[in-house]
Amino acid sequence: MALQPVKFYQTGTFTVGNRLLGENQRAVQANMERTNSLNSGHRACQGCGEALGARYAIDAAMRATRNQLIAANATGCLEVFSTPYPETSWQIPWVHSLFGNAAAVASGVAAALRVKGRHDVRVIAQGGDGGTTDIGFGCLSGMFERNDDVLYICYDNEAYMNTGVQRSSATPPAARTATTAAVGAAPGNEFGTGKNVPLIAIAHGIPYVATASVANLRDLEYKVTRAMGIHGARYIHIHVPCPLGWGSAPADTIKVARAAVESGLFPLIEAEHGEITGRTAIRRRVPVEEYLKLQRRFAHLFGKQSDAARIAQIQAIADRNIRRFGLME
Ligand SMILES: Cc1ncc(C[n+]2csc(CCOP(=O)(O)OP(=O)(O)O)c2C)c(N)n1
Ligand code: SF4
Repeated sequence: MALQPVKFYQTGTFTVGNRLLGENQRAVQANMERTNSLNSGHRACQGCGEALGARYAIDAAMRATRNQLIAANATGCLEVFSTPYPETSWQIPWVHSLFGNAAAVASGVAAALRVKGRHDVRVIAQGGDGGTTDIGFGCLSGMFERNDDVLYICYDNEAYMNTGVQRSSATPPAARTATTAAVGAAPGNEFGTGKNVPLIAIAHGIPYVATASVANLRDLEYKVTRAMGIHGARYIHIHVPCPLGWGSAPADTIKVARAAVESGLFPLIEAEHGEITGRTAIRRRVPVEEYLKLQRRFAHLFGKQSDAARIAQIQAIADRNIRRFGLME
């Protein structure tokens, strides 16, 4: 599927078919033949961005592989809400790895398929940011460095949500979590450090890296489809708001995700073999406050007196992303 930029918004509701678009421009979800890979009956919270992102990503991967797909899934919300024993919401071959080894399990599955000559069957690994950027990071880096034939998808909700909202190395500065309390002189998570796994993946020189967001599901489908058309190690990092952990309204999931993209805090980019090859320009730039104010995890920045200095530091991060990736060009 080539990316067809949609010029006008009034093309019919995305999920029911973009009916005013031509057949070849419509989304995977618009096709009645879609897999429904993550089916009804799962127990994600209302408005869960991770459930939405996974559904769109895996349906797109299934279409791209003509339904010849196996997924390894790290422990985390996505695994827990979709597979309470003895039930499952997955309509695909799916294996639960440990919290930290989804990339290694997927590499093993890919190696076994290669030995058996099953070149038609493709492999995905998926997990949350904790399973990816923290405990699973070594396995992931090994998968990249060996160029194993796996697409790894990280659903980044910026903390360990499954176990009660503890910080991860993807938690943003100033965010309140169960382990970064909003107290003291510098409330919330640390400023200045952190771990940008998309950039680290690019540094491995692997065939394909992309960031995506549930704010732009068409772009997400395109990137997954593109990744499945390539062999070797691939990585997609999807920003998925978590109403429970972020303290946002379930109905605002897309609004929150969009504000992250449009403020520059979550840049949408693509890279091939170590070079940045694509970026999605910001359509209507918004100040970071528009993103932060929608979430109670940042409420301490907007008390009786707003914390202008720390908001300015967050704005500086967004501005740097915009400069670095040319998001306003
Ligand atoms: C070795 C090990 N340590 C801790 C846990 C407990 N545990 C399970 S899921 C999880 C956090 C998952 O966070 P993340 O990967 O960010 O996914 P999310 O739930 O946020 O989607 C933790 C700490 C575990 N299963 N295994
Ligand atoms: S805690 Fe967050 S990531 Fe987990 S199911 Fe609820 S909304 Fe989704």
